[in-house]
Amino acid sequence: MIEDAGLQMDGIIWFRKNIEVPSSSLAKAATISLGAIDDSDKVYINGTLVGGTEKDYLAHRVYKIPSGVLKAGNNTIAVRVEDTGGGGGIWGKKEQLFLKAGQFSVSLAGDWKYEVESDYSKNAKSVFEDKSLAQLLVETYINEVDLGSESSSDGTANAVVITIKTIKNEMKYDLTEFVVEAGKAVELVFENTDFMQHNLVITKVGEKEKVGMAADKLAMDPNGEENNYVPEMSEVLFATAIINPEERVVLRFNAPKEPGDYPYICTFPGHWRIMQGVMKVIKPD
Ligand SMILES: [Cu+2]
Repeated sequence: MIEDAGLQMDGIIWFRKNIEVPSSSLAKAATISLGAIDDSDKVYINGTLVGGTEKDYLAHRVYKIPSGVLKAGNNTIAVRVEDTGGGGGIWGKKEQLFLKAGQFSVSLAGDWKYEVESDYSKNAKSVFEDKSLAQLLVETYINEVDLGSESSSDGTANAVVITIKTIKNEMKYDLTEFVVEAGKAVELVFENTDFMQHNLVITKVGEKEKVGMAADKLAMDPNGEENNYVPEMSEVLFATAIINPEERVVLRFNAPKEPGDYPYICTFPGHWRIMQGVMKVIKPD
């Protein structure tokens, strides 16, 4: 989901997605629905502008697609989102994200590629003396992350070290499964190599949805950000803070005593539906 891109800066971001349209639907009246977008958007299909809304973060976007724009087979949807303050992104509910042509309908929820518009980073460069956007983000934000002690203390000398990074532009972890023995000390190194903010939250077995839904609600909670979008509930076992691009955090814990599949998700509102993995806890030999 892309309900909120999580990019904590004001600027322009492009979202892209490819969809397949059957040739039988090409002659039919077609619309694209994207729900609410914060703040302004321009929607292109195969390079043709089909609609846009200026500075209205509540309006539900529904645009007619002129005939001749859709083609049989692969079609590219590109959404240019400009955010001029506060949070930004595509906020629609899953059901509000779709493209329809006659009887044919395809959901637009799920994976989108995204990138910051290059012009924006050029501006940023000129203002901030040739620093890369990544550097800029790092320097602009106060590093509140406790990296912890890098040296192993007694308790963690035998810890299993697991490193998980984020995949750039994909809202995903690079590792979606790892195995640890029950009760074993774990040192989970989480590195944010994407340019959006993310965290990593391990939940009890089977509680991914419950925690994810609670996290989504925190988007509207004035204390949500302060609490790193981690819901206060017993279903949450271990959690890192929300970390900025280029930051890294170490989460130390003992694996649960009970073997099972423990989900981990990013609880930045909207991310958990695609940003997830599983920690498999197995019995020691
Ligand atoms: Cu995330």
